[in-house]
Amino acid sequence: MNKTIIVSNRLPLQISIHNNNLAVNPSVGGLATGMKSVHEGGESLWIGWSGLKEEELDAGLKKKVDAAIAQENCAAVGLTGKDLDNFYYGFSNNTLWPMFHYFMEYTTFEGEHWESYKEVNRKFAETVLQHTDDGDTIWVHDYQLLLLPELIKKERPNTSIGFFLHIPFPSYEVFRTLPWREELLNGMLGADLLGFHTYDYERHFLSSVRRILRVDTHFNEISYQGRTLRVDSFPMGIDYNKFRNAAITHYKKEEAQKSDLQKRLDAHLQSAPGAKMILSIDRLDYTKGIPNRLRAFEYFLDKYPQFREKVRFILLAVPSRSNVPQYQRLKKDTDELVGRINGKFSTVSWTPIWYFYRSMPFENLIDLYTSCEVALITPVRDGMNLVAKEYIATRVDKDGVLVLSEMAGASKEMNEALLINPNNFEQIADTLKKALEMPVEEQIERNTFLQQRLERYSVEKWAKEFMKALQATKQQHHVIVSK
Ligand code: ADQ
Repeated sequence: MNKTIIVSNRLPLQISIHNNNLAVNPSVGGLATGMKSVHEGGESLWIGWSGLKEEELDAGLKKKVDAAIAQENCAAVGLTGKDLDNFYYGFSNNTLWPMFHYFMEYTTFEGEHWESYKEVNRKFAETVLQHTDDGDTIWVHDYQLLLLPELIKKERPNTSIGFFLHIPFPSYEVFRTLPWREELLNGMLGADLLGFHTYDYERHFLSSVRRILRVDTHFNEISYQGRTLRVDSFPMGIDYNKFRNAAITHYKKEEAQKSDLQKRLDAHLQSAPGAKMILSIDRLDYTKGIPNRLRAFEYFLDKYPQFREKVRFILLAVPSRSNVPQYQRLKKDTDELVGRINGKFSTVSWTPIWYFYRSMPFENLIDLYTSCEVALITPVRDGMNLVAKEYIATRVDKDGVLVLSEMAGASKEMNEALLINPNNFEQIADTLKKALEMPVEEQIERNTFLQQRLERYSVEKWAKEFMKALQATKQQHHVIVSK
């Protein structure tokens, strides 16, 4: 029987070891949810790194971990601390991540990182090949594994390989600066189907293929080494019902069942009737535009003083890659900006920004989404941005206003949101005012459309559509071969 193999940098599992006892829990992220239909239906295997470094595992423990992982239909690729430094923090997060998000000033070109990236992609290929037979379908995810499709295709030409990029693909003018641009494109072209969040990323990729590899493309097809590949956009959705149902449950809670956070949010609203809350949630990453957002909020309070003491900005920043210098600098800048703005505007009864630097349990995420009248999401670049979609999904009464950066992939499908340029403080300030004053009827009208679309294009649908398109390329390939 043919198998489906999913490959991503990290396995969708949380593994912890205490006194030689092992706990393995499935993680609940968007990708894991979306892939459920693919991973749980029929015979399938998920391949990735377990989150434990090779040097943390002696032979006995490694055996135990592998067995526990196998129980979850997963297989681990072993990575060392050095691999993580050079492949993960190095090439993936210091070269590809900043470059693909147009942060050229943060992009480094280190030969040692590139060698490690190749080496780790080969390690992934070895594990995939051990588990793959002719006729299998393989779905590779994201920028850490751009070389993997070609490495698999060379050894197993009779497999169907799909690749999905979760971050933007940059314009040719940016991508061409990379010393290893040909190798990366050739790596990706090992796939039979290449998926991106938006049509623009797809267009940029095709342009790089034409201009760097001098390979012809015809609409969204590429004829390459005797194969026909398809390139398409598949905007990723969310688990709509999960967020909506959590919000419905949230509203049914008795006082005693509410979280401490919710009690504080309620107390705040009671103490300041008519006051509104603005929310932003992101990983603390320079692509998310957090300093810009804070400066724009400061400008808003300067320009429209009538909103002082009437709005509160809740800034939830989740720690991320905190051993990388740029992220440490961003943390410092964010801390300072919050301190400065709070120092400038606070009164005895009002602090304009509530700043949380931590990860929060799902329940608190729902508390925040449902309690805040406005979501202010202003990345300077973002492949998609799922937070924008989650906020809308939890608005059970269809009220609430989403202010969204046009630099987020999500903006392409969320036209009814108030779209802004994250570098234009004047526009953000005016849009915030508009959001805070928007009549409820208009909010409902806008969110009705947004919710309908989110419900229809859920993350399950996204995964199914991708798999359907991948199967179609396989059949098309069969017809060509048998002709
Ligand atoms: P991310 O950059 O991580 O993803 P995003 O799409 O916003 O960004 O997803 C973040 C996820 O983390 C959301 O599902 C959110 O609910 C969750 N989350 C945020 N804050 C949290 C907190 N405090 N506690 C717990 N969970 C929290 C990358 C790309 C994006 C792309 C996704 C999917 O950078 O552009 O949308 O992959 O392809």
